[in-house]
Amino acid sequence: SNLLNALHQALEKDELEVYYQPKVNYYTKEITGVEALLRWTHPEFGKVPPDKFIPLAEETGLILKLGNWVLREAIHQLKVWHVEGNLITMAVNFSIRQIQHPRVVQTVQSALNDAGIDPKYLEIELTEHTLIQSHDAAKIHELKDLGLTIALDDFGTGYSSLKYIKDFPIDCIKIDRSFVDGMTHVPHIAALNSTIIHLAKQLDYEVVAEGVETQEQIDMLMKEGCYCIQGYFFSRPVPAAELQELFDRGI
Ligand code: G
Ligand code: G
Ligand code: MN
Ligand code: NA
Repeated sequence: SNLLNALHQALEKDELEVYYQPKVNYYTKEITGVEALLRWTHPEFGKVPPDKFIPLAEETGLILKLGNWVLREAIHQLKVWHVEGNLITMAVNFSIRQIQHPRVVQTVQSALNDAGIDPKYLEIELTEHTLIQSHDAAKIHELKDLGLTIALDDFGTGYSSLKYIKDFPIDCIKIDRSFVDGMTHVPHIAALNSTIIHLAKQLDYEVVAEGVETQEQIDMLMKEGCYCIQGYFFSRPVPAAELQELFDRGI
């Protein structure tokens, strides 16, 4: 397709950019980390949503090249922020193709080494769907053994099977924004949300609420003991330079 041809050239043509969305600890009011999110602006098609081109990149295997570029770009930016004194974490989304690649562990290790970043500042985000396709947990354990952390992304939208929580070395659960969205007006969603938070706490996992847009949502999450907040309420995903202002000003 036209879109696929264009995507093949996007990297060379400098059309890709990594945006960053802050993750805030609302208890301490600090930005504790950011999530790297890939953006593509094509000269003709304009901004192509990731929901459109990421699946295309996954189907064709192009995600290996793009994912590696995002990883290196994000870790490089992280180094810049660390040197400036912002000791934040960097979360990067990995798709199943990347996890299944025989050299994924070396790829991540060398990206960290080249930038001189302590692995504990890197978080790999995997969806439940990715874990289901991972078959065995060995690869995820190897990655985790590098010293990085693993987040279970979009939690609640897949099978939410306790089997994955049992078998995979998870450090953090990211509550999908559909729960955050419904929590303040749909009682049974509020109950599910509360259950996810308590599950995470019982397991001693970090828990992050995604897609937070209102103070009312924050208040409810805080009451449940979920202090880590990500969403438009603080910032949309933005270019690195725009985050500097938020770092300086605080939240
Ligand atoms: O940024 P936005 O919320 O529009 O992203 C839409 C989807 O694209 C999300 O599911 C997000 O995880 C995915 N996505 C964004 N950037 C990357 C990336 O670098 N790698 C992978 N695998 N997925 C990404
Ligand atoms: O699937 P994943 O969680 O990796 O992707 C995050 C997606 O959620 C990105 O596309 C990002 O732009 C989007 N996002 C982040 N915060 C908000 C929010 O507060 N509201 C909405 N509607 N989307 C958000
Ligand atoms: Mn994510
Ligand atoms: Na998510």
